[in-house]
Amino acid sequence: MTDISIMESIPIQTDTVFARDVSDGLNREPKQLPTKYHYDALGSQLFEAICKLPWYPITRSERILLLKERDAIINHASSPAVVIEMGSGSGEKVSILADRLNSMGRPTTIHLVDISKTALELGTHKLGRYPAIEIVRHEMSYIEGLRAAVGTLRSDQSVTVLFLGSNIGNMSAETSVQFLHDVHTELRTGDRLLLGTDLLKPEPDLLAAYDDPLGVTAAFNLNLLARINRELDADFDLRQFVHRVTWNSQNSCVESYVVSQREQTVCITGADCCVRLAKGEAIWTESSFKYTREQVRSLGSLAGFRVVDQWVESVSTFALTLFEVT
Ligand code: AVJ
Repeated sequence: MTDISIMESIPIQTDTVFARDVSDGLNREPKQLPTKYHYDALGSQLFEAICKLPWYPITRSERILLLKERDAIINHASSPAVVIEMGSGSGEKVSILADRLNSMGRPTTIHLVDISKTALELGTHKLGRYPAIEIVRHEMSYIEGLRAAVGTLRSDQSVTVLFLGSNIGNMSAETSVQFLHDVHTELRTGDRLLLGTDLLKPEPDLLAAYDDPLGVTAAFNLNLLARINRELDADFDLRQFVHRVTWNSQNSCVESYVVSQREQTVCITGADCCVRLAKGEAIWTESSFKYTREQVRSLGSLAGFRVVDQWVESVSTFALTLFEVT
């Protein structure tokens, strides 16, 4: 009686979008590459490794909070319970809630939204051990996937949306309020959003989290260039680039770059372009924003949500904030 039903919705996402994004980013000054392209098959696995590093506490802190507060998080859910996770990654986080819903015998549908096929496979595998839970996968961007998931609901079903792992941390303040507003627009009164956010902490801790001594984060970041080589027939010489991070105290974010170690020209055949890099020139790849608890609550409020509750892991400082549509 193991009926794991897996449905899928797959959008039209082609290599040409990737090629255009890469060429647009590299032809800007300062040069940049979109953060989301870190997560190909290898990048997703490298990110899973990062989550296990002692210098990267986000995943463990969030897990502690989810285990402690899961009843408060799911008690409100309708029957059948519907959970939508945007950026589900390995499925590790949602499975903490799934485990509880399953042991309570609550019929549950879980929608996994991720742009990474590998992530959806990992997530489906992780949730596969709960026979009563229906899994629906959406290989899509966050809002696109959310819309597809919400479109399957009956009018009397409320939903709990998860946006965890400090994934929102890759967005600037303005972008994140706009994003949360877009989430709010897709939802109905009584629907909830659980937001996981990393909090401000001492600068040395932040730098170690994004530039670990084992070099796993460096590999994760440089893999973006390796991916462009693989998929867009480019000739980045990975040995001529290094991973670099800086703390931007003004914007309260860790910024990650790949830095050219010498003057060089790189050609991206699949994107029809060549770019010249100066010695020491940095290509921006990611910003990871850090918040105070109050900032997190106000992001949600500005987007139209009411704050239901907020839980904090105060050793490595991480927050889970539960919002509701009123
Ligand atoms: C998945 C966006 C939360 O910014 O902490 C980890 C990604 N980058 N190490 C983060 C990441 C480098 C991560 N998020």
